[in-house]
Amino acid sequence: MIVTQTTTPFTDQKPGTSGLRKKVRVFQQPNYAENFIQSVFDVVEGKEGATLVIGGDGRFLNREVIGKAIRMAAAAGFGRVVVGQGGLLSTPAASNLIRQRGAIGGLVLSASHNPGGPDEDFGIKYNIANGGPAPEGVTEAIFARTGTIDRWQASDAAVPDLDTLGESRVEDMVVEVVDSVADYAALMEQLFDFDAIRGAGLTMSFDAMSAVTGPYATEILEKRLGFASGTVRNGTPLEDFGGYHPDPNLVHAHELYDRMMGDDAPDFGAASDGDGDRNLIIGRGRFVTPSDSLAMLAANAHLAPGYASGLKGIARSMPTSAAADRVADALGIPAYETPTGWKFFGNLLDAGMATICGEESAGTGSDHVREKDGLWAVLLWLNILAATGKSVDAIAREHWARFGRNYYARHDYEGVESERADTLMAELRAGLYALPGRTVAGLTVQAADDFAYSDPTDGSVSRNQGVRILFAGGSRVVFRLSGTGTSGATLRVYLERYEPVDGNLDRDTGEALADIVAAADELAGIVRHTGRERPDVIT
Ligand code: G16
Repeated sequence: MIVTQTTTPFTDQKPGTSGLRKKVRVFQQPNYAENFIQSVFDVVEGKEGATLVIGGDGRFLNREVIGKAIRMAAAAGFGRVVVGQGGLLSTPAASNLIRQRGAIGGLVLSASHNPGGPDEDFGIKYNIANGGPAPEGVTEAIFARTGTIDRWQASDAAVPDLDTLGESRVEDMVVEVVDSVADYAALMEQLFDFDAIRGAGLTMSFDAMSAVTGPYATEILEKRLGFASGTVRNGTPLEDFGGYHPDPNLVHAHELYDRMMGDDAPDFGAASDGDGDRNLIIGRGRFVTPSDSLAMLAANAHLAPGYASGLKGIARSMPTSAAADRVADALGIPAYETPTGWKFFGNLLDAGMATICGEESAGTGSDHVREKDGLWAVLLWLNILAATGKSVDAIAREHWARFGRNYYARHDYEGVESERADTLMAELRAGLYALPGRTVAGLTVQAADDFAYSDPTDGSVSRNQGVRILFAGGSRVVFRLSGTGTSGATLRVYLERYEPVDGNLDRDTGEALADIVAAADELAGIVRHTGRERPDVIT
């Protein structure tokens, strides 16, 4: 039976950079998750009889909210729900399933790299029929609906067993529990030369960070590619990620980093995040920044069967370093600069304008799905190592010798009082017009603006996407507030210095960026506004 429940709006259900992310306690309020899910269903047109994919990263609340979503989907008139076994689907696997099944869309339950557990974070994101995150027009419609909602509907039937593969029904709707890994692994076998990787005799260490990638990495790396058992560490998904942040960066994956810098390091090291869409790449003795990884993957992608015919274009988010632009230039293909948020790549990929996309926030992917894809990046790197017989360090050095090097770092100031962070950004924006020509910490400002993006496929415009200050010589600093945090504001400061091929390509990154760090503080008054002497996280 379909039951109607009256409700009243919550005012804080505006999706951020990547869906609605809040503390678990917020999601546990009566009607909170239901209001948001109903708002999504209310704006989805053509759902009658359509297929919906549902899955999440296995964090605390995952099963509970999947149960709610299934019963509500039955009430909303969907014909079929496809759900990953145990409620698990990595974000790229969910994107793939939406596309393969011709689904109208999907609910991806994740707060990505944010910690999990009763006192930590949860999230719900809606993806559209192309498999990618809903674009701003859709998220705005969902948000508008959350402001007027007065009822939600659900079947009162029991939720089917999510651990057993097969079909069952809730009301008239079919619930199909599928193997979470199979279709995704098959797609990877099409894109990459598994025989060459298997035959290359490489050694590796993969940290799944007790998150959703564990089963995918174990199946693909250990079972199909023959890497030694134990290659995948922390491979069992846990509701609280073992109490750690499932964030593949040098702070939270420092064990992997230490191993890769040690004397007995394997050839290749990698990690992924809570929902499997981010990646960290470290070769023996060589950390590769996400921006460099994008550029190096793009430059060598033709070595993998799925990209042998070349790339159509390369897209990067604005704060990502310009290293990839130089590759696009050399390949004679277009380079696109979008706002932060994978959703902005969807149109470019759908239009066949870009093949590879990437972000400084450890996200890389291609037109094989419409999400960033952690294991995809790992497999493309492995394919390149196998095809060239070179080490990660050699590939990086040769890349810089050909294109020059974009020294790069991001400084995060977390949990800043929102008002203070807003004041910092407002002051910065107000002073932009006066900056060109000024010298700050020995650097001359060439241009300064607040990034606005005009989507070349549909003409939609997104403003206020981050303040960027360009210095003479190709260095720059970018300031923006994170759209994925759940407490206070996170100020992100992105620092970049371009060193041409005849410059010093072997400097320490911190030293290479020191004057830009000083300029950033002088320009934005970071210490003055935040009271912080140094960032909480440097990636
Ligand atoms: C999401 C988005 C990414 C974005 C990242 C950080 O990733 O999909 O496009 O770069 O957040 O965003 P922000 O700087 O606003 O915190 P994920 O992995 O969290 O879904």
